[in-house]
Amino acid sequence: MDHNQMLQTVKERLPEKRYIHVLGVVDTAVDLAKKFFVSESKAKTAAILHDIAKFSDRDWMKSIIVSENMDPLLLEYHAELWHAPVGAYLAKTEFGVEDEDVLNAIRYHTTGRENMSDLEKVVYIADLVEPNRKFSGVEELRQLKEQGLDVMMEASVKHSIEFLESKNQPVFPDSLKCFKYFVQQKG
Ligand code: DGI
Ligand code: FE
Ligand code: FE
Ligand code: FE
Repeated sequence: MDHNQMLQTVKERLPEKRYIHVLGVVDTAVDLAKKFFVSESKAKTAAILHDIAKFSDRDWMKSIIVSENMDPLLLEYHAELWHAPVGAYLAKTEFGVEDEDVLNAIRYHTTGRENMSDLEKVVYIADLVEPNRKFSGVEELRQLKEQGLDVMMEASVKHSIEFLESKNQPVFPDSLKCFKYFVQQKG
């Protein structure tokens, strides 16, 4: 399936507001990909499909997590986390995406993880800072673009963790490991 066909399908499946978010993520991901020498085409594919499972039925997602042997810990955390790995599953089974890096970028777009690829970072960051995001601090995150992909990624996952902590929401271990990985990398 080519990018335009994927976009059309996503448009039909998601509410308008979510589709507008997807278009913002596509633009931002392609822009970051250019700047940081990541495949624009892969960034675009992952961005188009990243939230494809956002409105999938929870019981169905639960059954996929079990039957596809995804991380069982997901089921002990907020169901909001499930659309990312289930989205990767749909990208593969329904949209024919084979590229593991693209699938991982979708799979980890909500939590991040240790040792992310540059493509994974691009999609994670684009999801957070695309133009329709309005939270306080988003402009500062956007401006970190000039300081490099890792600086931007570390600040992004830090922001997400602090946001969840401020709301007393449990943070999924992958996000904490992701942040620690950047801190340790700097020594
Ligand atoms: O799907 P989006 O809204 O574009 O963004 P997302 O996939 O990055 O995040 C979806 C939601 O998941 C967001 O409201 C915050 C929440 N979330 C992300 N990480 C965690 C989390 N919720 C909990 N409880 N724990 C997490 O680690
Ligand atoms: Fe998402
Ligand atoms: Fe996100
Ligand atoms: Fe998103």
